[in-house]
Amino acid sequence: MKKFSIAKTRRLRSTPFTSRLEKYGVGGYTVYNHMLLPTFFKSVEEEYEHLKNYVQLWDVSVQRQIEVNGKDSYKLIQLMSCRDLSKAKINKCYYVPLVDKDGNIVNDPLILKVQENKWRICIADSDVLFFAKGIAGSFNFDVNIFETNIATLAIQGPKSENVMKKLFGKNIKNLKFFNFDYFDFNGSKYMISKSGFSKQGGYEIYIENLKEGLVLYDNLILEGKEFNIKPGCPNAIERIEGALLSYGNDMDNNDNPFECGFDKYISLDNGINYLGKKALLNIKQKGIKKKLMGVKIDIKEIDLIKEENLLDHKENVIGFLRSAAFSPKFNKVVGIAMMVSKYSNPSQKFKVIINNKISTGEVCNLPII
Ligand code: THG
Repeated sequence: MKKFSIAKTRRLRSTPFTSRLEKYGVGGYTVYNHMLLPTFFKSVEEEYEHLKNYVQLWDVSVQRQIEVNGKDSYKLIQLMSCRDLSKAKINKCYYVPLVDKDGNIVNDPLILKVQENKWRICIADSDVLFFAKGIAGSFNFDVNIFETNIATLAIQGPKSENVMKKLFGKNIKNLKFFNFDYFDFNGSKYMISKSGFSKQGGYEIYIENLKEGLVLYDNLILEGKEFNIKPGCPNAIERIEGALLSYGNDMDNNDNPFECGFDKYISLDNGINYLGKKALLNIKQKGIKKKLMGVKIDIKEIDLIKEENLLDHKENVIGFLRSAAFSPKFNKVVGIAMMVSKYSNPSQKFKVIINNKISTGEVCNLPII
C-alpha cells in the first residue's frame, strides 16, 4: 500500500510537544480540533496493557480550551449546556453535553469554573468557539470568548500519583476526582485537575508557558522512569471498554444526549434554561428511537472503521458501528454502536461485514466489563 504523510501546515496545527512525540517514535496521528493527536507509539495493544499497569504521559493539547469571561459568562455557558451549572463551584470540573436548539449534541467538553466570571471549556472535536460567539452575539452578552494558547499534558495510569508527587509535592494526593488546584514546579504555578480520558486514574496539567512546558515534559519522563512512565496517548481499546465517548466518532450533531446515555447530565426542571431544553423535553416525552451501546464482535482484528451497518438475520439494518478495537481482555473486537432502540438490548445478536467477510456479534452494556 502506498504510504502518505500529512502536511503539517499552519491550518493543521502542531503542539508544543510534537518534537518530543517524534523523538519518542510516535507511530500515527489523527486530527482533532485542527491539531495533531497521536494515536499510538508502538502498538495500541501494547500501550493498553502498559496504561493499565504503569503510567503514561499524554500530549492532549488538542483538548483546546475556550475561555469565556465577563459579566454574562454564566448566562452564556448555561444556554449551551443541558446540565445544570447554576451551583457550579470554583475549582471543579464538569462533564457537560453542549446542545443546540434541536437538542442535538454540539460537543461534550469538560467545563472548568476558574473564577466567578471565568470559565474554561476543554472541548472535544468541534468548533465550539463559533457556536459560543454566535450565541453571545445574538444575545448581546457582555463576554469575552477566545481560544487560549494553553497546552495540556495528561498523566494517566495507576502509578500517576507517584510521578506527580515527585514533581509537584505530596499535597497532590489530596486533589479529588474532577477538582483542580494550583501546584508549583520549578518556580512556576500549574493548574492541575484530577481527570483524564482514561479510567485508570490520573491528572491533567494545563500549561500556559509553552517553553516551560517542554522542560516539564522532559522532567516527567526523567522522574517517571522509576515508575516505568512511557509517552502514550488516549487508547482506543481502553476508552471503548471504559465508555469514554469520542465526539465525531461515537456521536455527533445528529444525536441527542438521551440517545448517548447522558441522562444524568440532563436537567429538565424549571430552575434553568438553555437553548435545547424545549427539544429535550419533547424527546423525553416521545422516547428515543436509537441508543448508544457496547458491542462485541467475533473477530480478532479490525482496522480504522467508517460507520458499518449492523444487520439482523433478515439483513435489516438494526444499528451502526461507530468505533471498534481488538480487546486483549475479551479476545475479540469491542466497539460502540448506535442501535435502533428495538434492537438495543444486551445479548441482541447481529451480523456485520468487515473486510469483505461476514462476522457475528452481540450488543452489551457500556462500560464493557
Ligand atoms: N479532559 C479534558 N478535556 C477534555 C477531555 C478530557 N475534552 C475533550 C474530551 N476529553 C471530552 N470528553 C470527556 C469524556 C469523558 C470524560 C471526560 C471528558 C470523563 N468521564 C468520566 C466517566 O465517564 O467516568 C466522569 C464523568 C463524570 O463524573 O461526570 O472523565 O478527558 N480536560
